[in-house]
Amino acid sequence: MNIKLPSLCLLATGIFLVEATQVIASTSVFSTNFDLTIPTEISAGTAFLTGVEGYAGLGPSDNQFGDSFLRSQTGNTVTLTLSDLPVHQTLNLGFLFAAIDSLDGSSDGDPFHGDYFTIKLDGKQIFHESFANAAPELIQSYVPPPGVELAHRVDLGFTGPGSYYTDSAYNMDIDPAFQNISHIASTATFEFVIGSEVYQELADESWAIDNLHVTVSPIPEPETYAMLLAGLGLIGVMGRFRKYSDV
Ligand SMILES: [Ca+2]
Ligand SMILES: [Ca+2]
Ligand SMILES: [Ca+2]
Repeated sequence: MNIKLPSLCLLATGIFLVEATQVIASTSVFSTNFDLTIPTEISAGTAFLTGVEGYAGLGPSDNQFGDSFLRSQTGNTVTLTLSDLPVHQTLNLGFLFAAIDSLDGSSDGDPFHGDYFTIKLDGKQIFHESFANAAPELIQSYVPPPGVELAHRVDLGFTGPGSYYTDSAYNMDIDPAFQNISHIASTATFEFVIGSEVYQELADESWAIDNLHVTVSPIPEPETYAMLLAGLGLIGVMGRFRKYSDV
């Protein structure tokens, strides 16, 4: 058998690159589209599955509101608990968010206002922003990064299209607030709630999430980067070797 040195180098390079890529790749640890059931990992409180109404089809082609989502009244906490996570150093959370009907935005002294969407990871707050669909003078603290906003203050159904009952939609998958969150524990608990001083009934204001998913990723060790660079360097050397050997 006549195996040339360049072939062996190429094989070694391939192994290096495959191993390095596997170390960097993220792993899906939870995903649901809420179309059939509420997964056992979720404690929903009074939240329930219901049709997405006018939200259907909003979002990029691979991540759209569809069929049903998990809808909650304000004041109710939805909890996602994950366990037996693989070894990781960062975590990514993704979901579509529906701000439904007359959410009242930031606190301004009116007890019905102060509708802040708060998300905690293992008890620590990772997101806290108000959302406003009702009167235009109300203040929404959340400023969506480019591409996140799918609809703003339009009629997407539920209580009604009246001036106080407009709706908004956001693709939180691409908000950097939810990407590369430092996390190493083998369990993770997410809490989602919209709170205010006085909670209003479901027919007045509510929220929903669809396509909820979590991935975890290791941070590449320095030796992984070295492995990648070594592999890429070998490819360069191989290219030159072939060039000269072809002459
Ligand atoms: Ca769905
Ligand atoms: Ca509405
Ligand atoms: Ca309110």
